[in-house]
Parts: sequence; structure tokens; C-alpha cells
Amino acid sequence: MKNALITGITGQDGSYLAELLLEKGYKVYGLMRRKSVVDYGNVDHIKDKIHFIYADMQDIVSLITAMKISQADEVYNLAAQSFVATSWDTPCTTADIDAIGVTNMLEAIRIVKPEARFYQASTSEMFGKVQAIPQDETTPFYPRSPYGVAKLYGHWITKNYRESYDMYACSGILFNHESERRGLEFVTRKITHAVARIKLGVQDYVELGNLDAKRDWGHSKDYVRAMWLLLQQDHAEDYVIATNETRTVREFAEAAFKAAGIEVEFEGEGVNEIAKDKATGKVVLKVNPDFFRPAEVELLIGNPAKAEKELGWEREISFNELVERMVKNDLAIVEKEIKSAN
Ligand code: NAP
Ligand code: G4F
Repeated sequence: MKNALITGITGQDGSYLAELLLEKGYKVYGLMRRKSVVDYGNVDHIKDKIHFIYADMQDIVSLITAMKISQADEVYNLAAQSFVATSWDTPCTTADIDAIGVTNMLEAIRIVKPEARFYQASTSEMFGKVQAIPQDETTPFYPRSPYGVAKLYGHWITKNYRESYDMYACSGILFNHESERRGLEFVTRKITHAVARIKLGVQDYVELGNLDAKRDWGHSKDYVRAMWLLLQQDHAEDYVIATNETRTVREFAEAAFKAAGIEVEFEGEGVNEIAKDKATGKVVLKVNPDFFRPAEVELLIGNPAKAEKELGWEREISFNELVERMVKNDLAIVEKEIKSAN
């Protein structure tokens, strides 16, 4: 039996990865942050199978202790302040967690068990103002947010520890991946949750920012399989994980409304753009400039050819299935809320 340590286990990816590793027979350790009300987040349903360790990415002592307790063979570093918009509000904390936190974890491994294998959750946000289309492992980076900049440090320090200490340390450069467990503030889940509320009559419209931004969206369940594959190779290398399809936020919204049985049409431009329900003429989407970012990543589309060829990875959940699963899940959640309120 192998031991795995997952930082960020309570988040979206951490929960799917924990399920995958438990299925594979790993003993799974997960880092938890202390909160005033105990909250297991997305792993509540499997909490009895996980060995929790209280720790924080900003506290290297707690990470050294976590390595001593877990004696992890594989460490998956998923913990992060992961919401790009907030990184302009808390740039220093974002850097402490997403940049220095990676060094803290790498040092803890180097001190306690240098032969442990290390996965770093790198991101397509590092490509930012893209220098090539599509983006692959050779594309130069140009981050556009404090989050992207901090993650770029995490990416390079991982490569540096691989080269300096011959550690098995690698990064998956993952493009956007969503799911039924996505945080409510990210645009996909914000849309599917609002669509469910609009469909069930408890909300009139959703307000969004830049509808022209393009993202390469996959499902988290497919992407955590890639994380595991990255740590099972003969030697450590970095890989892009993506679908090679890109869509605008507008297209995601259109697909989500359609999945709930609402056909929408868009009219107007820029901040005056709206979407109406074709059947009723009611406005169901408005643009609100408050949701625009100080600097935007306009277009992301990844080329996962290296991962497909060398890891045998491929995504199984299509864009339409992703949207349908998220809308169906939010319809069930909102329906339940309505019933319990009555
Ligand atoms: P998420 O749902 O926001 O989860 C983030 C996790 O990090 C949570 O478990 C959170 O714990 C934990 N965390 C935050 N600050 C911490 C700290 N100081 N110490 C310890 N734990 C801390 O994120 P996700 O979508 O699963 O993403 C997982 C990782 O992949 C992140 O590093 C993200 O930046 C990266 N990534 C995500 C995507 C994507 O599209 N989802 C794409 C590329 C890369 P609490 O529950 O205590 O808040
Ligand atoms: O859903 P988002 O907040 O995700 P973003 O910024 O692409 O970041 C996510 O993916 C990264 C991988 O590329 C991860 F590293 C990161 O941790 C995170 O998981 O925004 C997507 C796009 C942006 O262009 C944003 O400006 O949607 C646009 N958008 C338009 N209206 C909105 C909104 N985003 C949010 N969150 N809320 C809106 O109302």
C-alpha cells in the first residue's frame, strides 16, 4: 500500500483525487486548515477514509510534521488561493500560499523524505497574454494576475528542485476544469447555479463580466487522473492537460440555459449586452462591469498531445456533458433548498 499526501484535499480537485487514490488502494492523508466550524468541504462524504492532518501552506513546520506523520510516497500539492479575481485583493497572501507555499512543501519533502514524488498544480493562467495558439509545454509564459505570477514561481521552483536535488518533482499545467463541486464564484458554476435558480423561479437574471473571454474547459474527474499518471512515470516531466477546444463565457452561458430547457438570444454590445429567454422575452443575463478584471486572460486553448502520447491520458467527459452534469446537479440542489424552505 502506498501513502499519498494531498494538500487542498477539501477543494474540487482534492476531492476527486482522494476518491481516485482510495479506489487504487492508497492510504490517503489530507491537509486541513483549522476553522471555527469544522468543515470537510468536498470530502465530507469520504471523511472517515481520510487521515487528516492540520497544517497550512504558510507554515513550514506544519508541512514537515505532515511529511513525518504521513511518510508519503506521493505528494499532490493542490492547495492554493485559486480564485484569480481575489488575487488582486490579496496579492501578498496569494503569493505566500501559491508561491512560497510550494517551496515550503518541497523543503519539507527534501528534509523528511526526498525520494517522495511531488506533483505541483500549475495552471494555464501562466500563459496569460498568450504567446502562441494553442499553448503547449514550449509556449513562453506571460501571467496576467497576481495569481498567475505566484503560480509561475511555484512552477519554476518545482523544476528547480528537480534539477538541483534530482527529486521526482513535476508540474501539470492544467487548463480550466470544472465540475459539480466547483466553487460558486467561478464563472461556470456561477452560471449553472444561477440558471437553476432562474429555471425554478427564485432568481430573475445573472450578472456577469467579460463574456468574450475564451477558456478551454474540461471536467475535474478527467484531470485528476492525469495528476496520478504524472507521478507514475520513469522520470519527472511537466505536461499540459487540456481539451484543445475553446469557448467564450457567452457560449458556456448559452449551453447552460439550453441544458435547463431555456433558449436564449443575446442582444446589445459591451456593458449593454443582455440575453433574453426566447420563449418569454424576459432578461435572464446582464453584463456588470464590476466583474471585469484589471487585466484579462482573453484566450486559452491547450494542446495536450504530449500527455496523450506519453501518458496515454485522454479526457472522457465532453463539454456538453460537463455543462449538463453541472446544471442537473444545481437544479437538484436548488429544488432541495426550495422544499426545505417551504
Ligand atoms: P479549490 O477548489 O479552490 O481548492 C483549493 C484548496 O486549497 C482548498 O482545499 C483550500 O482549503 C486549500 N487551501 C487554500 N489555502 C490554503 C493554505 N494556506 N493552506 C492549506 N490549504 C489551503 O481549487 P481547485 O479548483 O480544486 O484547484 C486545485 C489546484 O489546482 C489549485 O492549486 C489551483 O490553483 C490549481 N488549478 C486549478 C485549475 C482549475 O481550473 N480548477 C486549473 C489549473 C490549476 P480550504 O477548504 O481550507 O479553503
Ligand atoms: O471561472 P473563472 O473565475 O476562472 P479563471 O480566471 O479562468 O481561473 C480558473 O482557471 C485557471 C486555469 O486557467 C485556474 F488556474 C484558476 O485557479 C481558476 O480555477 O473566470 C473565467 C473567465 C475569466 O476570463 C473571467 O473574466 O470568465 C470571465 N468572467 C466573466 N464574468 C467571469 C465572470 N468570471 C467570474 N469568476 N465571474 C464572473 O461573473
